[in-house]
Amino acid sequence: MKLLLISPLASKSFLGGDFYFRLPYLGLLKVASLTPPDWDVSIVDEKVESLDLKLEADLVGITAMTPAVNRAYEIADSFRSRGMKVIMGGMHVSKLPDEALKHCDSVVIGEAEQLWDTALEDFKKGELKRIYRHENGFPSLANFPAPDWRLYEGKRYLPVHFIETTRGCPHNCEFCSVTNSFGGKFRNRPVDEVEKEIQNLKPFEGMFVLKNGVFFVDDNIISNRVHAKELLNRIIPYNLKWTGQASVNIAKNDEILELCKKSGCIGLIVGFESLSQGNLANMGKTFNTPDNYIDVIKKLHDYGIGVTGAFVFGFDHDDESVFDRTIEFVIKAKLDVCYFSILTPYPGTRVYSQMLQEGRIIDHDWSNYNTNNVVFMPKLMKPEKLFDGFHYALKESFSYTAIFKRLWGNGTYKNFFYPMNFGFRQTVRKTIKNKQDFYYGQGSDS
Ligand code: B12
Repeated sequence: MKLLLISPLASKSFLGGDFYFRLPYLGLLKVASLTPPDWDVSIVDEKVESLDLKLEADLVGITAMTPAVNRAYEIADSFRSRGMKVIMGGMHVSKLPDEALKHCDSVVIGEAEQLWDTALEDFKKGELKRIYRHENGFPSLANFPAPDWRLYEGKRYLPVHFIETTRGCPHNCEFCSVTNSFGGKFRNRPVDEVEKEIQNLKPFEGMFVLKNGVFFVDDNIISNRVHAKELLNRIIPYNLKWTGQASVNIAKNDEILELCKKSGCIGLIVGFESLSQGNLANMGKTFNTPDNYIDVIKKLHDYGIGVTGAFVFGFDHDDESVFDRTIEFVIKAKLDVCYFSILTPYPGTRVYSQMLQEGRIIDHDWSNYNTNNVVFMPKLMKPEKLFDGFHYALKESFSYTAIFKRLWGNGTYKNFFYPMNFGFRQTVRKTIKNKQDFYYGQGSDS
């Protein structure tokens, strides 16, 4: 039996098919790893290769984040028109299964673990159900089969392995999809299993390439301090160069920072989100205090850890001054990379319910839900000001002068952060060049 798994391209996305974001998609590797061996599995990721809609398969599985879901539906319609069964999964369709079922035969809601084998058995019996969901809470993360990275050989992704050690998050920030998708508790994978997965990774080849590059996809690598310490201690011998995500709270824990350094951490993405305490209070992220941000960044830099600071524009306390303040901040703080998004109300999030209730959604075209478009009516500025301000902030923060000011003398791993900034700069310039005049109210419902 032949299973074709597809990751569609979100063509309008800032982080779409651009070279610098040719990152492997872990979700489909996990689905592939849960597939019994009598299936012949292949994966097509439109980010790095084109999809032949005439391919033959017994079953097609499609994933999609919100900005890629229209394309996912197009693909699903096409395969179904040739009589093939299509199952969809992933964050977006898990929130809106009825929308997805207009385009596919079946939806797996939430995590594939403990559902996928049943769906495949039902398919073989010709008894595919419309919906598969977890009836008894979230699945345990123990005894996962390891992803088989050979499925991605030859796809010319950037050289980095993605590894997951936890799922879930208790913070439930208003704009984030993680709590409503993976639950409000951190679930940790057994450290033995993560270590084994790392042991079995094949180093990347080639000149100027990090051989042992790993990105931990966890939303917060230090979510459970005991688990984090055990994990970091265990991975020290593997000479990784790893990056991951953490909350500002990591700066309070020197022991963990020391372990991060020893285990090869070169950078962390930190969600600062906003410089406004009012915004942070609204979103429920009160452990972030803008007055301490510079100290947090300095502390990480002292351990040689680069900081990618993530900021979101368009919250209810943001007026047009937010852009200059943020540009000034990222330069002063010597952030290694800054990552800006326009607030985007993803289905399932608190901000989505709020915007719907307040009648503030102005664009219903999912392909614009990519964090570089304005799909809602901001409170303190016109949507076009938010749109232009976002592009202005990107342009100013990735000028050559700003890059050098940010990176000069901050103590982090330059062989990684200079190329990353120059790459990001190219993507930014391309995004700005291709940006259309802002329009709104023209998006259609899917
Ligand atoms: C790594 C990552 C990225 C990377 C790599 C993306 C990639 N190619 O993998 C980069 C940086 C490129 C990226 C980009 C973006 N990302 Co991102 N990303 C993540 C992150 C941190 C981890 C993803 C991951 O590997 N998860 C672990 C895997 C195992 O989970 P999974 O993919 O959900 O898969 C499981 C299930 O969903 C299900 N499943 C998934 N697909 C399918 C398909 C089938 C057939 C079946 C049966 C089951 C199934 O089974 C899997 C195993 O249980 C998540 C947060 C998170 N915790 O998930 C955000 C997240 C997925 N990203 C998000 C967003 C918004 C984006 C962007 C749109 C915007 C942005 N500014 O970041 C862009 C868009 C990219 C694009 N394609 O256009 C949102 C998605 C919200 C939504 N409604 O779609 C998330 C949840 C972040 C958040 N905090 O809200 N991202």
